[in-house]
Amino acid sequence: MNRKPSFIFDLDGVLVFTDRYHYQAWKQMADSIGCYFDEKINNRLRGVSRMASLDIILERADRKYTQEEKEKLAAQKNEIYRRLLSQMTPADVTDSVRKTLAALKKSGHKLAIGSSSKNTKFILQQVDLAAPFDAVSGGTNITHSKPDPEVFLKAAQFLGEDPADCVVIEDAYSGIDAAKAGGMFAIGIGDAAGYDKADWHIQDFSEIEKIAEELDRKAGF
Ligand code: B16
Ligand code: MG
Repeated sequence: MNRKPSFIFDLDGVLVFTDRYHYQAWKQMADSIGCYFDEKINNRLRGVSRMASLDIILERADRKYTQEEKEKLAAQKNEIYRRLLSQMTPADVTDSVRKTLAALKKSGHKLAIGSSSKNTKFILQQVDLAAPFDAVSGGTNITHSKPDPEVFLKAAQFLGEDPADCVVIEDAYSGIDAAKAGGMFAIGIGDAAGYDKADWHIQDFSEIEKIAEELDRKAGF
């Protein structure tokens, strides 16, 4: 690491917890076509793009769906999901997240978002969390979803930083794989706290501050 590390945060499952909304929206869509769907399948959708998620869900469908039909189903899910997202407020972000982001900024680190979600800006606006971020890389600026590194490489590019000076914080295995494929450091939290490919494994968001201090010390800052 040649510079002060920059931190790139995944959104769903790291900064906000929208999994339950994804689940409810996919469940309604799946029920409408009589397709089996449960929490276990929902867990496989973490970090995966909307269309790739739909393909996973339709593995349990009793027939094949055309591209046009799939687009309609994805749009139906997204409409339900956005209705649920519109109930979110700033209270949906924990104090620990807000305090940690503020501390990282104060100590001179650049911060970015790296999310597969096309609803990234809408979510940030709902929970009033856009301010600390120097760059936002979301589902609308990528063509390949995690585990492809594109979303994080774009975030590094938007920050004007070398990927080798970036640390990604992720809750999805596919996100840790994406960070490592992009030549970045990776912190696993939540589900990914149990993933051995991550460089650090944390239980609580506030632990990121200590990792930042350790990296600053090692790099001589
Ligand atoms: P959307 P992340 C991901 O966000 C979610 O984990 C994943 O479940 C979802 O399918 C994907 O975004 C696409 O979301 O339908 O809003 O475009 O974890 O990369 O922040
Ligand atoms: Mg996530």
